[in-house]
Amino acid sequence: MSLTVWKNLRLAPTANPSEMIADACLVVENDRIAWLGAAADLPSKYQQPDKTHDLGGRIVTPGLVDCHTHLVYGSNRAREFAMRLAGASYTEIAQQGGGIVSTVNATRTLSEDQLYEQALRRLDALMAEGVTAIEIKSGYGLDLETEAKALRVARRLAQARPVTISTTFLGAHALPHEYAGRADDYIDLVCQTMMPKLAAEGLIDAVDVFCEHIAFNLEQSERVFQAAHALGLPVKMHAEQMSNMGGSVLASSYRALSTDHLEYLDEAGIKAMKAAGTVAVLLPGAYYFLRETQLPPVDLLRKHGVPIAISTDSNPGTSPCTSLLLMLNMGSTLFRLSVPEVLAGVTQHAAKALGHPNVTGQLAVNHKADFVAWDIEDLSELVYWMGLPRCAVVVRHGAISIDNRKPE
Ligand code: DI6
Ligand code: FE
Repeated sequence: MSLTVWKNLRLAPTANPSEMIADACLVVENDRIAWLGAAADLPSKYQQPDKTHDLGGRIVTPGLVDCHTHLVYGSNRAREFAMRLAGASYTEIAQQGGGIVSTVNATRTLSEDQLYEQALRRLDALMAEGVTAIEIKSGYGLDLETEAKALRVARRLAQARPVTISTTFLGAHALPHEYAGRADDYIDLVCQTMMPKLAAEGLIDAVDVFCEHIAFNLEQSERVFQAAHALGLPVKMHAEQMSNMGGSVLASSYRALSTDHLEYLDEAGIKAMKAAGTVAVLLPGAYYFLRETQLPPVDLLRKHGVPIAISTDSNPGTSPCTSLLLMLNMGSTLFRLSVPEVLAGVTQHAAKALGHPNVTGQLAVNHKADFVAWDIEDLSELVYWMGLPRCAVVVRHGAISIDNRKPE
């Protein structure tokens, strides 16, 4: 057993500015939090720890949680982006072999090591800003072999870096060209072959589906959910991104962890999500990059008390983003979320969206000791700056994973 006391911190256990504890201590026993509170109240049994760290009065928050990413994919779509800027339509680009198909081709072609190297760079960028837990979806393979390759890469990333990675199987992301006109047959493959095999290999923590006119309909989405539930896997959904398909109501009936995007979500969907305890994951990067103008129904989500999470949606087509802090800025500027709301969105609510609200995402006794000490004067700076590095120290499972402090 090892006991560490972190002292001289301004502690925001839930990342909420109104709950800040001045001159706080955090006691870590091995990888978990044993005690936290005002330094003056530190129990005597913790006064002779194995180790003490002084954080110099820095603000400390929970480690950040990025609950929706497509981090593992081949190549990028920068040339396509340039074509769009020059006036080409999405359809024209797709006809020239661009769009999601080009990412699927690149992902199928690259070796596992190459995919790993590309994803690792993006992971490192996210972690450098204080991300200690992240979700990674498959969905750019769309065949058994490549979906397995992508999920193995996600598991390898978790071995290589001090970060908690939750994997999500998104086989139902798009229809691969070899199944053109046969979407139901592809869903059979997803449900009857891919999902059980990948689950048996321990590669799946949750199952996602893209429910949209350009992807899969409600009936197909429900088949994916039924297959997931038969395997005991929790579900989530890319829902109401471009139109209201009623996906959130369906997902809630399967007690989805989250529904994500949600620009076209209506009150019926919100009520269903509230009843099911489903988190609303908002993705300002995709909203911005697609120049979407329909805002997610933030006021209605507030009115019904649905927890809101914020995430990067890091992906090559609609959100080539590796900064969760930038998403805080965009979540507040574009979606009019408050500072406490966006901060809850990348901590407690994001952890709930991953299905482990009692493990990480807030600093509480028995939770994992995942936290960040920041070089800021006020918590609102985490939302305000656009790109300034502010991360001083990151601790994950009780151990320092990043230390940017200047030597004294
Ligand atoms: N919604 C999106 O915005 C991305 N996937 C999804 O389900 C788009 C993915 C891509 O274009 O590569
Ligand atoms: Fe996504």
